[in-house]
Amino acid sequence: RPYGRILLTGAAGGLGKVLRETLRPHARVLRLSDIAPMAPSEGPHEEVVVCDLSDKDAVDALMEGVDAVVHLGGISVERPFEEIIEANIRGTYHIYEAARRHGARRIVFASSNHVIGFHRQGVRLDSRSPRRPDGYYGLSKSFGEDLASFYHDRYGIETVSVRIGSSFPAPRNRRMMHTWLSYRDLTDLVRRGLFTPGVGHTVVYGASDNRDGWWDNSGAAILGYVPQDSSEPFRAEIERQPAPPADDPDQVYQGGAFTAAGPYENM
Ligand code: NAI
Ligand code: 15L
Repeated sequence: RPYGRILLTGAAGGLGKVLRETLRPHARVLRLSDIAPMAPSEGPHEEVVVCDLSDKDAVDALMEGVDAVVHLGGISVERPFEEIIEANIRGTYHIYEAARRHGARRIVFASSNHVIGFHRQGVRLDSRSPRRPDGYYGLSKSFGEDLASFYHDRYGIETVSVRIGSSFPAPRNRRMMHTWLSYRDLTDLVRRGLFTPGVGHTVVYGASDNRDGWWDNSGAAILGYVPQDSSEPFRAEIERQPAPPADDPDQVYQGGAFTAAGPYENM
């Protein structure tokens, strides 16, 4: 049964635009929000609200009448801490506080592989493996997962934290052959994250059925998630790219180039 109203944050972004279309059957009303401009509402099933996640009162108002949240909004790449703290750390806290105050019971949180990015490639991880954030961005996603855990234990709000690998129309390089998540599998995972009962706080990896994947996603069994796509059809095209040196961070660490960003002391 669809939700009455789902709030989708980050609706102007790459994944937000995809889920704006594919979540449509799952809520009578989709409230779409971003700090950036979005395409206007296409009818009574859509509400479009510009909102800065770092503004606590604005996020509180945004949550009025919301039953469930798909939280994609925030900075999606490595940036200086001062930027990350506003959008991702304060922003995600504001979402959880507003959910508590307004009675929203379920959140799907767009976490990231950069929570475990400093593990070396080829090391097999599951959702209980130690986190090794690869920057301030990864730290903010790690904080988001802990916030989800705390708000479940303290207030009973349930979250599925999806550690998304690389979700684009196609993998872009050799690393993404291991980390790719198709839009179809993303949509299926988010839908299961919204509707599966009794998830408490569950951490899963957001990856398609890629050959030589690094992540044991048995933690996703509770969701019944079985990826339908794989990066394999893109292999020939990707392997035509010149091979980077063996010590390139994109070849060494699961988080790839994010591990080599910064320092930002002169910002
Ligand atoms: P994106 O950068 O295209 O979208 C993020 C959206 O958040 C943007 O439209 C941006 O305007 C908005 N935003 C940034 N700061 C904001 C603020 N202060 N207040 C309100 N909105 C703000 O990123 P994408 O690829 O669509 O990713 C969506 C989510 O999934 C992000 O949280 C990202 O960290 C996460 N993710 C994405 C992956 C991918 O491969 N696409 C991989 C891992 C995680
Ligand atoms: C992420 O967390 C980013 O949001 C996305 O833009 C990609 O860089 C992805 O990780 C990745 O690791 O490929």
